[in-house]
Amino acid sequence: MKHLLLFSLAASLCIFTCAAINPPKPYGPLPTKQQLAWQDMETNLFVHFTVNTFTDKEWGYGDENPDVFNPTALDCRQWAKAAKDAGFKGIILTAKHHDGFCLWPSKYTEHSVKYSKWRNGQGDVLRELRKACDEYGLKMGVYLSPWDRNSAKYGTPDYITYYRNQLKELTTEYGDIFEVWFDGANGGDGYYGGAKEKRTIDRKTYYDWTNTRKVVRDNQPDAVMFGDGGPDIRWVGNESGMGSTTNWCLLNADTMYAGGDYAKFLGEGQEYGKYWVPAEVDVSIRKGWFFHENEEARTAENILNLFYQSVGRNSNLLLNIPPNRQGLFAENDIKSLIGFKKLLDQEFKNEVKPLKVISGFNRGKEYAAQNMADNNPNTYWATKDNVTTASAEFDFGKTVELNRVLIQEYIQLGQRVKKFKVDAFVDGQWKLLTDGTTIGHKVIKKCELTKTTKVRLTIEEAKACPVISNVKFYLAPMN
Ligand code: FUL
Repeated sequence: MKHLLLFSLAASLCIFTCAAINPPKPYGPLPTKQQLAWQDMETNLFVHFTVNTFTDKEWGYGDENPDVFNPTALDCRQWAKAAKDAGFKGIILTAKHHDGFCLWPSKYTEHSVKYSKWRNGQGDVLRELRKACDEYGLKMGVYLSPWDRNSAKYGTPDYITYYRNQLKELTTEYGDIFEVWFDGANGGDGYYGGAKEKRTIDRKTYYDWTNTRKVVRDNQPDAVMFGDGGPDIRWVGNESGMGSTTNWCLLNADTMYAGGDYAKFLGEGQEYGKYWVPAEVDVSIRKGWFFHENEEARTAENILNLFYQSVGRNSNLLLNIPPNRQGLFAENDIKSLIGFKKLLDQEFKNEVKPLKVISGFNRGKEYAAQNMADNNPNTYWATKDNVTTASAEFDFGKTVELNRVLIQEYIQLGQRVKKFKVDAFVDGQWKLLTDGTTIGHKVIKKCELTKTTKVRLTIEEAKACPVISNVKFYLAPMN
């Protein structure tokens, strides 16, 4: 009896309160937990390393003698340390580039480290990177070029078996893989086991991607796959480090194929795309993807700019650092990386915190505007279901100076915001600080150095009630 009473009391309490605290329903396509984890990583390193490093090329023809690959002092720990010190979360290595040379001793080819003089054929770059990533607490990813200019089988159905076998090796023998990178460059002239000819494939059908991707899904369910049009992560459509200011994480990925001409969609995503496919900005610290002695590394300031153009625009940054012929990151590259980290820390060192955040548009007290300033990524400000235009005021309680605004949507419930603006209260009136279109995982806006007592965020247009998890203001150094 006592239990029954307690139960009905609890049930009626729930009916009473649940009505008030219903969270907004998810809207549109949603990220998987793997995609969410990936979006949280924000910055990763790319490592392009193979025979090209030694032949001074960008694309090897596929006829390189395996002995060409001979790093004199390979040290993946040096790469991992640099990545860690610079705040990057993972490293993706070109296990096989278009030339077909494998950096691991694949059972399925003689075109690999196993057949080179390097460490008497006993070396395995993947294995070393695995160890180094584990030591430094980094995640590891692999790039396996679908195009293979060495393989005699390329262009025939046999090659697909070969490719899947290699994918299986990489996804079963090297521990947890967080990202598998499928490059879009496909088919053309090459060595092809001595045929030395041009081979073209049907980009839409040749790789039978549904079944090829299955190898990764089966063996590494937590990995995300990158490809021009997804399936999990999309290319941003350029290699110059430029994320798009309007950037939906949505894409009609099923209608796209690697190497197709979709630059605009890849950059901006598609507002009504059917799938969640966030963008990755891949860019090299040097002109080429592979190491060439005469190319200069970007400066720390330049990399900071890449950060704003990628992470600041709802994308991840994948920054390539090519090891040299010793098998090491060059000193200048490391200097720029570490310099970048210092600048980044400076940028976000001086947070200007509001005393209180208020809004007349709260969905209920669980979804109050104050949630945007509580440093908890799991709480958010939300409005009632039919309210898609709303504002909130961040009151600093005194005059502050700021020049950066960071905003995050709670993307677990979908990407919603189409247009927003941020005003500052200056000399008795609201003055526009910055504005934009989409938000997504994160946008960071630079704005004029402004003295103000309060700032107002206005969601001007949204596809459904806005759900904002985080808003921060900073005073970054003025250079
Ligand atoms: C391109 C490739 O052709 C380049 O060599 C490089 O690997 C880059 C990341 O992707 O499509």
